[in-house]
Amino acid sequence: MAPIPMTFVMSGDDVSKLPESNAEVAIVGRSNVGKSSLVNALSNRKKLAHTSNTPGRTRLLNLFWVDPPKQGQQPVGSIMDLPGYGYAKAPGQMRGNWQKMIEGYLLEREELTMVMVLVDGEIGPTKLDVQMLDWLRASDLPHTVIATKHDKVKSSKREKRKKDLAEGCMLEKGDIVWVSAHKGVGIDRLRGLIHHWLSL
Ligand SMILES: Nc1nc2c(ncn2[C@@H]2O[C@H](COP(=O)(O)OP(=O)(O)OP(=O)(O)O)[C@@H](O)[C@H]2O)c(=O)[nH]1
Ligand SMILES: [Mg+2]
Repeated sequence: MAPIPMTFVMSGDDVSKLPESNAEVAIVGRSNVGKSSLVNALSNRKKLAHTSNTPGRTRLLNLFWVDPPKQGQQPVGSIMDLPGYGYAKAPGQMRGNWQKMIEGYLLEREELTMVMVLVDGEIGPTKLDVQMLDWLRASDLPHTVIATKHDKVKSSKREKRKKDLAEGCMLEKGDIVWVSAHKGVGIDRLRGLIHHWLSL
């Protein structure tokens, strides 16, 4: 499947400042899980979203248009790269602000059609991931778990890890989409799902 053509729109700290969209897919997950790397893999661009070894790189709501097939037409939808949660080194007040910003976005963004919850495939769901999933379920928000860094799990351990990760998320193995932004594993399949979620 072809890369998803995307253009950076803006960074903002408040959902009310975002432009309207037809439909939006958001990417949430712990700091350093690979959200921005996934945006780059989906669009096949190396530096569209800023990635870093330092957790907490993304500090604002970063909005990307999914470009229309022809220039001059309206964007077909949008993708939101959110700041990561659980960044231990962020000062307390900043952490609180991030949480407010992320929750406010998820609850108020009417265009939202799917929340992709990224879970680190190498380390499995953390307490905060499980909290996020519980919160999404309680808030009745549509969501899909994406396990990242498939390339970091040894092939001999993959089957067990897939089973354990799904269980940790209280899901079935087949519910989880495994990807590697670095090696391209699962990226095509995810592009197809995003097309579907944006009803392209
Ligand atoms: N091996 C491997 N490393 C990855 C993969 N995806 C991301 N990484 C690495 O994980 C680190 C964090 O990636 P980012 O994409 O910046 O993570 P993020 O979730 O956007 O992080 P924040 O913006 O801090 O919330 C970087 O060093 C990436 O190179 C992957 O598929 N495989
Ligand atoms: Mg990021």
